[in-house]
Amino acid sequence: MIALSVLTACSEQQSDMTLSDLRVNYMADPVGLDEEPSFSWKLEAPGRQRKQSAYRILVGTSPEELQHDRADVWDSGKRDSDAQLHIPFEGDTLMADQRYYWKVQVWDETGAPSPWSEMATWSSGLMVSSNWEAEWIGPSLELQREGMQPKPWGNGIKKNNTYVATPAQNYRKTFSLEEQPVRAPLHVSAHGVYTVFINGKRVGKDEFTPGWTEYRKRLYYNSYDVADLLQQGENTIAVIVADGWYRGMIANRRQSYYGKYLALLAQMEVELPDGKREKVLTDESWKFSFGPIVESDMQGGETYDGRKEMSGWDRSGFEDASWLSVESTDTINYPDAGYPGIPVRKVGEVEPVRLTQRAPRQWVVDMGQNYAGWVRLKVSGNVGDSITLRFAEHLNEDGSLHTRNLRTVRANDTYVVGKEGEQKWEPMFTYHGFRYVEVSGPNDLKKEDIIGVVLGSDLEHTGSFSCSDPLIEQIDQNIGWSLRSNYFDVPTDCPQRDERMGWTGDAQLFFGTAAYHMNVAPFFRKWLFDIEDGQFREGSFPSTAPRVYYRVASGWGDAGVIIPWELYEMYDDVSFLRRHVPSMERWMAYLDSISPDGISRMGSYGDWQNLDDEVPIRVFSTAYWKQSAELMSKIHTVLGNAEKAADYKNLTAEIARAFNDSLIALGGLVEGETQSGQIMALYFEMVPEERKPVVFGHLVKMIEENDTALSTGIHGTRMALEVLSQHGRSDLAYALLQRAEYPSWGYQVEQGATTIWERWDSQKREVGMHEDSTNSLNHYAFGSMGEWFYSHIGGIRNGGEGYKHTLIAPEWGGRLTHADVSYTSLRGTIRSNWTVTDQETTLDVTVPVNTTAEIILPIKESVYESGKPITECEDLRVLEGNGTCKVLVGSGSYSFRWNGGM
Ligand code: RAM
Repeated sequence: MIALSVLTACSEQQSDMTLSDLRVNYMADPVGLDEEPSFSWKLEAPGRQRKQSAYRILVGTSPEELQHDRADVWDSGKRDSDAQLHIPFEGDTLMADQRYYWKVQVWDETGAPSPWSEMATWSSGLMVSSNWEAEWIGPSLELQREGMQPKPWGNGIKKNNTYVATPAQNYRKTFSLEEQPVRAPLHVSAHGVYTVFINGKRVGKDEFTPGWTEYRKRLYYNSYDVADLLQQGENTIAVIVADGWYRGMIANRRQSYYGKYLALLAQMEVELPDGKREKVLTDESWKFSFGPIVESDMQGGETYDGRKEMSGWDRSGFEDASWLSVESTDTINYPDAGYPGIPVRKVGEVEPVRLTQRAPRQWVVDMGQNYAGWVRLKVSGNVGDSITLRFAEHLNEDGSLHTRNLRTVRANDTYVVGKEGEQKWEPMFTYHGFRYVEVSGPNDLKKEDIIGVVLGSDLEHTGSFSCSDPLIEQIDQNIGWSLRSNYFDVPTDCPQRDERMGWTGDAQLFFGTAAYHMNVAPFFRKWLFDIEDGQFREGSFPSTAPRVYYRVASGWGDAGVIIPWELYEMYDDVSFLRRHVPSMERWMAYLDSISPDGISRMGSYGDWQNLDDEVPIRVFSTAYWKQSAELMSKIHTVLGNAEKAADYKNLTAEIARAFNDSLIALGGLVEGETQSGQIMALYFEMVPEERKPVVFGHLVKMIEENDTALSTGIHGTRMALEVLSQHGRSDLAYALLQRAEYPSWGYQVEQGATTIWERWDSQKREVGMHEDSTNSLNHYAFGSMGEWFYSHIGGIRNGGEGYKHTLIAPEWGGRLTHADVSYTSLRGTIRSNWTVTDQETTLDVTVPVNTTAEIILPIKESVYESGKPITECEDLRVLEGNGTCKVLVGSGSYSFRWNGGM
């Protein structure tokens, strides 16, 4: 068998196709995987129309053996297939806590084999709870209570005057190893959030682990291979645990929403070179102490008392005789699974742009950018001096911090100087949404003393956008920053005030935009469980996930159907549908039960934040119900349930009929006569073909009569540009986008916005910040139209099977002379780069290997590709449309040019 394959390899011509970006469940070399693995890769090859015709995957436990193509776990064999995404593992049962190595080879369109890919890995997690041997530990409950200090909340707001400052908890354990280990998987979880150190070095880069879930139902653990941090002889593992979401302030629910006491669980299995294994487990032999983090709350801030530092506490040789013992408990369940996504990490840094001294030893620092995270400080002072940081998104006219829109959040970090000389400090378990920092207390402060640390879920960037209009570019940037600030383990509405909740409505609206910017699959894989965990007994999906808010709503709950579907389309991954379809069924059954006649009775917040142009709730809810019913029909078609698909198709038709009969007047005005009513009716395809022109006509008229501005809330706004383009009025979409007067995105930019605002009128030239405290300056919902930049300006759209087929149909307009847009799908980067001059238009397109594209050009005569008339190009198929032409291409780069420009 082996001899034969060597023979074939020699006789076959090798392909110049190469493989890259090997992923297991969307992640590069994941550690602690409890789910069945599935494999994906990207392909690269010069030239055009390159395709994969077969693949072979090898999985083994020994890298040396795998190097020689020997796989002791799974050999898929050569499979004639062009599939490159989510190939399921089909070997025998996988072992817990094991590292696996894998590689893949493909055959190209001529049947020539590629070289093997680089080797990639994944490590399985503990898989079943019976594999946990460690015990949950914590200081005694009396001691935990002792640490809690009632404190005034400090933002002058009475509502939360019961705030209790809670210190972080430090744990340590010393153990010895006969030899330097070859492998050491460590699994950790906590009630609270934690950070681990081994021999004084930080383990991993994750923040706020194990993330936010409905802890009463689901808790994750995280895994790391820490072999490199261990050594022969004495070793110390040290952990700090703080409140996080578990015990800290969350949303407007105050403290201790999930529980009053923190706890830690850790299990490490060390493998020595001779194959011997040793375990290090949390148990009553661990030691505990409170430390310098005397107060830590995710919303409120962190207080670090440098005088309480315990130098060397996280290393061996530290004198811990005065430390206390811990208690173990069996009242807490073991974690349910390894964390299924990508955690929050430090994802960037920003440098301050301006420093203003406001009083002796007090400065206000402008970071130049609104973001979520904290600042790292370099300071010196006298021992015992307090250096206080306060955070805000905006400055009042007198230069002081504007804190009204933080509502009850204190947003205040304090560092108490513990040593003479220059000190560096940053917090660990809190975060703020801000642009301005007020620093009080140091002797002196220079720009170099402050660095902004940006935090967010560390997802891969997939989009890039530039064009000749700096205003549109800035809006795209602002959207990107609001995305980064709010994809924070869950999709939060805002990062600064006392909400920071996973509002389902905002999340479903913004999904399409976010998915152009970043690979959001691992993020939502985790969050879909949060939605499901929050489902109410009667079937409603929650408005926030994890569920901390009890009102249910159309357009919010529908996220439980819309997001899995959009994930499926974007990434061609049916597992999202399979996994969550039972919960979708419950939601649909509930909607059905309360709406007997095709008109939804579901309540809602409606078209939130509209400008006095409120679409009636029954219009709003019926439109969303129809959308969910239609998606359910598609979902069941994909899942092969023909009967259910047909039932939902009938329901869809019934709702659309009822909507048309009862909610659209004969003249085409949707009940309530609002912009969003017209928009939603069209976007959700409620309107029969023959009625569309009048319904659309009203929309155009409404916009024009409103001084070519929108008055829509977050729902209508997400759909507006798309609807205008679909009906041939991308000129009007451009006009809305390029508008600089109030209300518009451009107006926000004019007012200095660096993120997307919660309201059209968050800040106005004449009156400043809106008087309502519900006024976040970093709220992505109104940026949900950002996908239009990619899908219409660049024109890059999914043509099916997760960009196996791409449609490239740029919409020239808005006086743009240039746009360069790309999206990196799971299969590779698609690029649409166009330039228009007085004389000619050029369009350069890149299409990934193993995919095809359909390119729509606005002209059919005298079009050239790489200098040749397109009709003479062998690599293209040209189909003529009505005044346009459709060019079908395979992979590669293409350069089109035609006469006639602006
Ligand atoms: C606001 C949130 C969110 C919105 C809900 C209805 O307070 O910030 O954006 O979805 O309420």
